[in-house]
Amino acid sequence: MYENEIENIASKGSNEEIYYALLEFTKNAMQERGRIEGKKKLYYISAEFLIGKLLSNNLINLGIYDDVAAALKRHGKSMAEIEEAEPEPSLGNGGLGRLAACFLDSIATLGLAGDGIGLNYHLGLFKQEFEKNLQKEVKNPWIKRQSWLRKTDKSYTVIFGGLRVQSVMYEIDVTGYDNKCNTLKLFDIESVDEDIVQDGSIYFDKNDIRKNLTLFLYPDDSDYNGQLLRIYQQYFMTSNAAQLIIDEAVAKGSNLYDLPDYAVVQINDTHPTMVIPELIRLLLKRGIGMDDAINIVSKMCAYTNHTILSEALEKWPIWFLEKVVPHLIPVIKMLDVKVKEKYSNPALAIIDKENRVHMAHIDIHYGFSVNGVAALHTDILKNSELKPFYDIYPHKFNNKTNGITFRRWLLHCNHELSDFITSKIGDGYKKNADELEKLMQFAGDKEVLDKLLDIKAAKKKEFKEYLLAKEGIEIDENSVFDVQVKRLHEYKRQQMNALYIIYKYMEIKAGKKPERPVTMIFGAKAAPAYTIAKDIIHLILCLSEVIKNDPDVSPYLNVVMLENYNVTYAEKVIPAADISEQISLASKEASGTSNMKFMLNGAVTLGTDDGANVEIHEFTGDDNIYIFGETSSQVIEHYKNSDYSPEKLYDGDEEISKLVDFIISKELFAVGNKKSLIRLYMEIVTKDWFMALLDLKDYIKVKEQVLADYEDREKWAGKMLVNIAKAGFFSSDRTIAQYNEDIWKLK
Ligand code: 26Q
Repeated sequence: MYENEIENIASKGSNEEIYYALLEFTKNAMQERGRIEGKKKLYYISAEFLIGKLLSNNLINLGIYDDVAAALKRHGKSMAEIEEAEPEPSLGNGGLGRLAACFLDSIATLGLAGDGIGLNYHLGLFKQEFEKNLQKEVKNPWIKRQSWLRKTDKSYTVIFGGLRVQSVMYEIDVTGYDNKCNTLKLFDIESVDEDIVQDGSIYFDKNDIRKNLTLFLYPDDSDYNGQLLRIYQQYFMTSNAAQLIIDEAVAKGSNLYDLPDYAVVQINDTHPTMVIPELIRLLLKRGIGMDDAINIVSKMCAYTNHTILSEALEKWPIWFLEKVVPHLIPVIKMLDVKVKEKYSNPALAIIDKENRVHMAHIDIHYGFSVNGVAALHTDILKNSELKPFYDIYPHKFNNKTNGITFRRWLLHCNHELSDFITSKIGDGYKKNADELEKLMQFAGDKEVLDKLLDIKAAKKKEFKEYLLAKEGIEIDENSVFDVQVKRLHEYKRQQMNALYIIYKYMEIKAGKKPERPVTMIFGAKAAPAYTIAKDIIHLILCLSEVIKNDPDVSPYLNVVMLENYNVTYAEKVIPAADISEQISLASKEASGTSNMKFMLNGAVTLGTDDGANVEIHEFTGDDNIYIFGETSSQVIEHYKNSDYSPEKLYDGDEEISKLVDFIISKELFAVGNKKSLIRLYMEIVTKDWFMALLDLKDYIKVKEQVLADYEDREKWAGKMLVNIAKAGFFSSDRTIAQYNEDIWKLK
């Protein structure tokens, strides 16, 4: 249909020129597709949308990827080269933001009317650089003159305490796979000034809201800087959302009393919670009474919880809100009074005794649905973290196990594998992921298993070359690729993986050389103010250096920390992975989603029974996954009884103390920062809040088993096949179908 145009574009000169021509062409093609319409519409409000590069995915969804790739090939170019010219928007921290992006893809693919609503952060999340084995944060401007953003003429006034701003709405089209479009709406203001941030840093004047409102995405929960600015951002996002929702519903004929027939709002974690009091406030302004307004809004809003870490649950001192949004305070106080009139349990209050506003409590009392993101997570919410709420609102609680879009995480990032799957079972699985199960018929088929090994080898080689070109780092494509890529957090226990590296290093030093070299690959950003997380990055980088410079060890062990790990990097490294590290302390990882991406690409999980690993384990069976460590109920007991002592383990077990002591060895001091290494050592020995020492020995034992099993290549390929075949459940198309069935009820 677009043959001539595509041919014309492919014949242009530079990669940049081709990229920008393809960008405009694709934007037009998506516009021509038209919008998904429906009386009722979903508004998925999220502070983060980690969308990644869009060109390939949009072409895949439009069904013209192959045509474009072929035309480029005729002109001696590849899609990969052209994509290099596309900047990656960094509008998210990690899992929660990437989930929102996968969801938008699936919502459009299922033909449901649903838009994303968020903020147009000019500099997104910081870009990570390594200097002297330390993380350095620098700004990361991603918006070029031409981009996927389309400026609209929609604009709202947003009032803060002592300040009013005028918004601008941008849109990015989201095309479904073989379907029409929805949009991602990103709000902004014109006066934001990127120049208030110095080059090479991320520091700026936090007071000048007009200039900084949408400048940055705030790094996650452990960074306590700029909290006030975060509230400005949250209210800006939710006030725009609320005004838009009312506008669109009224335009479609709503009399406001029937608003829930026109709009349903999914609140992605507590960050968009202010949409509830803001909608109520706007309805009051239009003459609707308080009880009616509360009633209407409560029928529209649904909340997703993504964490059980209490420090990550937002509780804002009320004076923060009084300063930023004084006009919401009467509504919030009223909501609190109504709760207190009904329930005397202080655990249920919105405003606690210390005058902090519990955002999640607003969502649970005044929304109609509360969901967790994996079966175990939802159980923990019901039975412990949110138990008092579950006791009074059992009907509101439901589970929606996360999923990932197979368009990006298989078709796009692993053509070799998806083409091979298609050659074996047809392409029905692209629309109905459960069909992957048909692969099980090849469980004993040597030819198929060999081909899976060949594809993995090819993706490893491709990644090796990418890494060499990008970072000048050399890895051995015949080594085992063991990969842990995710935000850095103590509960995810990258430090336990680092202790394994120390173990392996010592073994090799003692003459126990592995049959096959191992490449340990990490990718992780740490929140700038999260000191221990940065110390862990430092440890990994130092280990990498010590090992690289030790000729006894370097032929057998290589440690690589990818710089500025992001969606693009994920798309390269996940298809190349042999082992998927999912080693969080049981009960702490709400779901995890990289675990699903690895599985789909034929990596075998080494993990704890945590988050969605539990469900992966159920699907693969014991033989095709490696589970270690204490269970979530055991861990919850330790916390309850306060009976975990890292000191005891350290003092009582020489094998453990030997490994931990290496953190403060002369070898590491020679390449690292003494203060940082000592701080981390002390943290592990005296606190170890996420119990890395508890599971360490079991982890080492099981990982050694994984490496041994890897050598039976045929058997390993069998495990790969089962993982791929059983991944269908983890398609976000399934997740979204369930959200719609149980919560949104869109036609
Ligand atoms: C909160 C307050 C102030 C500033 C920042 C924040 C903040 C920002 C980001 C709190 C949390 C986040 C991000 C959370 C997140 O990514 N959670 C992950 O969500 C995934 C999708 O459901 C799950 O798979 C992961 O298990 C969960 O950790």
